[in-house]
Amino acid sequence: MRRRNFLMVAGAGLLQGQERAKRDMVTRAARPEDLEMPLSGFSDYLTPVEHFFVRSHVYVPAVELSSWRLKVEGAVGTPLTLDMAELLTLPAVELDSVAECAGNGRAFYDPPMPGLQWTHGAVGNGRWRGVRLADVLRRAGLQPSAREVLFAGADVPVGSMPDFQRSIPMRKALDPNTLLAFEMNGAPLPVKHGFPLRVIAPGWAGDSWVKWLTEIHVLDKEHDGFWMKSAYLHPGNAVAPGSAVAADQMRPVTSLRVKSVITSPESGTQAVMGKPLTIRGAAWSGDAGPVNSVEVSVDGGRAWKAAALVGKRTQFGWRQWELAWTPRSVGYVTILARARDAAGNTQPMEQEWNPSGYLWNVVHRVGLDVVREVRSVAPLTAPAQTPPVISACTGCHGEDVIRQQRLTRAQWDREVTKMTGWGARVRDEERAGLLDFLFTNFGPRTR
Ligand code: HEC
Ligand SMILES: Nc1nc2c(c(=O)[nH]1)N[C@H]1C(S)=C(S)[C@@H](COP(=O)(O)O)O[C@H]1N2
Ligand SMILES: [Mo]
Repeated sequence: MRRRNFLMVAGAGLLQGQERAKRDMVTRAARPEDLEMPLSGFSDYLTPVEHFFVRSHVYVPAVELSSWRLKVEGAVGTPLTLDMAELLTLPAVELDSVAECAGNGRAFYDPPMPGLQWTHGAVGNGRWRGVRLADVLRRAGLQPSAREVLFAGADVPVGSMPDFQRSIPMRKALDPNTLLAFEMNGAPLPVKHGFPLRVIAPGWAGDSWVKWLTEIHVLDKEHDGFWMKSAYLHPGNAVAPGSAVAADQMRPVTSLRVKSVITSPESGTQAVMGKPLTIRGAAWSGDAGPVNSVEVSVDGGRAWKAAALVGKRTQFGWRQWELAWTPRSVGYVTILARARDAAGNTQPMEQEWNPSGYLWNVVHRVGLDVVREVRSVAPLTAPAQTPPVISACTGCHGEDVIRQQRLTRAQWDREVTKMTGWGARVRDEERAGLLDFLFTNFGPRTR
């Protein structure tokens, strides 16, 4: 989009009305809104706005482009106040980059910790267009004491919660890939994603990607507000699961880690012996990227085969991958995928526990039942996010006894035999459907 067009589309307020509605998202929090992308979202190379995850600590501010200004202050030669037209006179740069919340995958840590229980989908791959932060800083002129760059957005904290403000070191601020973006996927930045301007810190976790940007302060040291010194901290190495680590023993989260997600087949589904299928997924890394290879195992990690990387290699975008596979025998199969990045980093097999559950990148595993022929899996109820368990199972105890189990199909088969032995009435023609339901909804824990 050219400069004039941007100002017209964004400024006329047409934008809000035309914004794409979110679709099929998992609501982790309704107010303020935190939305997770479903697994199917990984099948797009560029994540459409309607599938792009949303993470907002507070309510989305309404920003008028006509009164919006970007202030640049602190350790600079000339403090600046720029409107959008002035900002757009700087050279525009476009790049693809994954944005991932540091807490993506928190739900998998054991023991669990408080926080949004994201699984795989607090991540998306966007095409960002903006100006270089370095160009803006150069225009203001950095003083010799300049070390860190602090960002503040137009969002207003709720109650006495500290304002969301984050700083990044000068090395990252001057990186030519660090942008102040006004477009996402070829259109003005959507309101939920930071309209009219946000930070793009490719390779770094989402907490540095400040939205609704209004102020830049150049500092002589790391910002000492709550969001730098008490939140988004990582001990740098794994600690004993469940242990407490003092804040001064931790450092701010920066780079993402190499990671891969299996998007198809999905855990808890069936595959037919002898019938070819394609295992697919997406992989990305952080500063040490891009991804160089993805290996897949269909036997729980004994043997590994290279998957084909699909599409273009970009520095910060994710890479989709696929591997054809024909299951040769009946049984329960664990599929694993592990990525390796350009610096040779690969993923751990076991969790590396840290107190806030950040940067989960354990090798993803998917459990699959290989059968001789697929029985039609008749849903017992209309598809809902957590369908109720059949009434034959809730006479003696509550559903929670069932819901907390994570069992294989064989274990569920034994369990139902045990229960019918105790008096549960399950008709013969109901049994296969019930087992499908139990396995699909309360199957083995997979990551
Ligand atoms: C006639 C009563 C009854 C019915 C009906 C019943 N259960 Fe149970 N269930 C029990 C009892 C008793 C226990 C054991 C409680 C305990 O150990 O504290 C139990 C325990 C369980 C457990 C916990 C693991 C275990 O074995 O101790 C699971 C899982 C379970 N039931 C599943 C089911 C399912 C699935 C159904 C429907 C097919 C079902 N139950 C129907 C009586 C019943
Ligand atoms: N101003 C502001 N910027 C913010 C946040 C926020 O709450 N306020 N959340 C951050 C976090 S933690 C993440 S993961 C990303 C999420 O970006 P998205 O909602 O566009 O996916 O925005 C970041 N920028
Ligand atoms: Mo985040």
